[in-house]
Amino acid sequence: MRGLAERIGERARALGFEAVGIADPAAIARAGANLRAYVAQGRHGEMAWMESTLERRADPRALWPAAKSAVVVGLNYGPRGDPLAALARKDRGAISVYAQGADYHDVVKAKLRQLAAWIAAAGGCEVKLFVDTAPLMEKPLAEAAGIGWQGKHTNLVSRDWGSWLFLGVVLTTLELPAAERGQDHCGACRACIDACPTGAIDAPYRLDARRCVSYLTIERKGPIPRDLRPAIGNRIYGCDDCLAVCPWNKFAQAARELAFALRPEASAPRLADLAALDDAGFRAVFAKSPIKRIGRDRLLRNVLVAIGNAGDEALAEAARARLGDEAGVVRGAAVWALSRLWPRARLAALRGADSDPSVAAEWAAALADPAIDPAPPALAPPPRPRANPA
Ligand code: B12
Ligand code: SF4
Ligand code: SF4
Repeated sequence: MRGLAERIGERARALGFEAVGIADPAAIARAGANLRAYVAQGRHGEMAWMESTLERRADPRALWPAAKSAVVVGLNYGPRGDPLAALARKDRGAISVYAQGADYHDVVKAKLRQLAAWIAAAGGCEVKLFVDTAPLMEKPLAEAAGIGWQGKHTNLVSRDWGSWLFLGVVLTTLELPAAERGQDHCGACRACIDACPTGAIDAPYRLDARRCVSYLTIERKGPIPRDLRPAIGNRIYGCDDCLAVCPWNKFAQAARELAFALRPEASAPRLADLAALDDAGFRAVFAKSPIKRIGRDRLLRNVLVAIGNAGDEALAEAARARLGDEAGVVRGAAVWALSRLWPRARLAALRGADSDPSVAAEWAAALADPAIDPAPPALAPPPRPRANPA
């Protein structure tokens, strides 16, 4: 079968995948145990699917007992410029590199379908394909397939492509020779851990998704926890900080795939323009972007958090205009944004009754209602009268 494994590699590269490797589906037992610990500790937050698919995800053979090999591919989406440049432009929204082009699910899946069909025909076997949406553990499989290693930020790092590979997997009933597992080259480095704005990487190789800006801005549906909002800065969709600082990016190259070219709507858009979007406007602007997945209300929530963090009173009007928004999650974020830009008395003058308890709580906290946001501890006691210096 060695000949066929090599031809699969050639075929994958011809389809545009920069990295390809083969793993034994039985090779990720430790990852399964880790996944159980991660879910048991509630680190997945509101991603309930991680609980319901736990046993199927823990071992690819539970998902498909006939699977004998996993063909794992990586597609480079390396950025052209500095991926963190937009963080300094406070009146703009920073969108993570993975969402700056076309939706990678569509791009990877289209290529993977062709690869899977080719393998099925060439090997006379059955195949199933997976890109993110289906419940395989893609990073541990990519490590087992020799594509790279899971770095301390938990993502797969490649010596050839750095941090910027999307992953996809084809399971097959063919028995193919597995590659050598990728070796860990993190060494003493901890740049990603130190760069994380919210402390989500709470130990090397451990992530608490509930603190990760990517989770908070994309997956979380309700209000973002108040204590994490300031650290989010102007990141309005995902986060690249831990990926961008990795020293292995010195080998990274800009994406070849044309579909990943920077789209105008994802190029540091103005926060004030985004805050004014209604539903139809949102759908028109983000029709071809992965951002459409979170919907208008969640994006505006993120935009208003960024406005609150901008420290620029010129943006306050954009937030004020959203105080009467139809979506509670947007009204609540608007209250928070204004509480950061205006003096309390000015905001208090706009307070109205809100039947949504989460918005009422935002008002109370913003105006420091002691029932919601306990007053800061009393001032330090007055200094004791000094003993007579004489
Ligand atoms: C859920 C998910 C998320 C969640 C949780 C991420 C996470 N690290 O768990 C959130 C929304 C936060 C997220 C964010 C991002 N994601 Co994501 N995500 C996924 C998804 C769907 C499943 C990942 C998963 O199973 N996590 C569960 C944990 C337990 O597994 P793990 O991450 O492999 O962690 C291993 C170890 O580090 C260790 N471990 C980690 N934490 C803990 C905690 C404890 C207590 C223990 C014991 C062990 C342990 O155990 C695991 C197995 O050995 C995959 C696609 C897929 N189907 O695999 C994409 C995927 C991982 N995401 C991807 C991307 C690009 C991102 C972002 C960069 C997007 C962005 N720019 O905003 C960020 C990166 C954040 C980060 N540092 O991880 C790519 C990564 C590509 C690559 N080169 O690695 C994937 C593979 C999608 C794809 N098809 O390309 N993602
Ligand atoms: S994506 Fe951002 S918030 Fe999440 S772990 Fe990486 S640096 Fe931290
Ligand atoms: S930044 Fe350093 S510790 Fe983090 S993944 Fe890269 S090499 Fe490993």
